[in-house]
Amino acid sequence: MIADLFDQLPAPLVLGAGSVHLRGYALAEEIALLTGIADVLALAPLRQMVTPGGQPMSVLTSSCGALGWISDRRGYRYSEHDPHTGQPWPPMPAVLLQLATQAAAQAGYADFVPDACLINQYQPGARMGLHQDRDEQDFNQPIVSVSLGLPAVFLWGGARRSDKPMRVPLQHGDVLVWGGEDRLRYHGVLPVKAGSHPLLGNVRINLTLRKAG
Ligand code: MD3
Ligand code: FE
Repeated sequence: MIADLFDQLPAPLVLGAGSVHLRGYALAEEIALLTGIADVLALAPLRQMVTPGGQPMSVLTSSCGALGWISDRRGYRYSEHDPHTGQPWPPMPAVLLQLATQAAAQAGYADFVPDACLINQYQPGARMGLHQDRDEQDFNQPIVSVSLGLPAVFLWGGARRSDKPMRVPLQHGDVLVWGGEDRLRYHGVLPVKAGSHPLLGNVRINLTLRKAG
């Protein structure tokens, strides 16, 4: 029973004033989530974007929801259309929307309704350098992230790039909620180590849900 599964989850770990680590929070819905993501990726395939500086990113990305995050020579931004297909992004799977709203509520952010879900796929060696998320309209809105597949070490920095980041190990099924005064912290992901996850094989997938517009 799903209620029993929730009873076994560890207590939320408070990372900072506005951030919570919900370990295993997505496990009860892992199959529904992965099915939903597979449906999205069939319509909006993973692709390698380039930074405005012209560097290919090591992570493969796609999106679902009303808005998708894109990067190209013209900059970083949200778009209503997938530049790869010219079509609107696929809808956000209901299970994902519900999970994000519930996780945000657990962390103290009532009524979070994301309009963008970025899907990042990390193959072994892929990483994300320290950066801030600044492309959204309202920094008072939290961000919810869901880790699936191979584990990774998340870098959780401070308000300045030079602040020494904390290392947070993330596992399959972990959900993190970031908001309030932590919303503009620098963050990144160390290169993902090769491995084999029973459901996802040799990759990590991160879902980042935002109210972008
Ligand atoms: C902490 N993705 O796509 S999600 C990104 O695992 C991104 O793929 C990472 O950073 C990943 O922009 C981390 C977690 C995350 C997202 C936003 C944050 C952590 C954050 C904003 C402020 C502080
Ligand atoms: Fe980010």
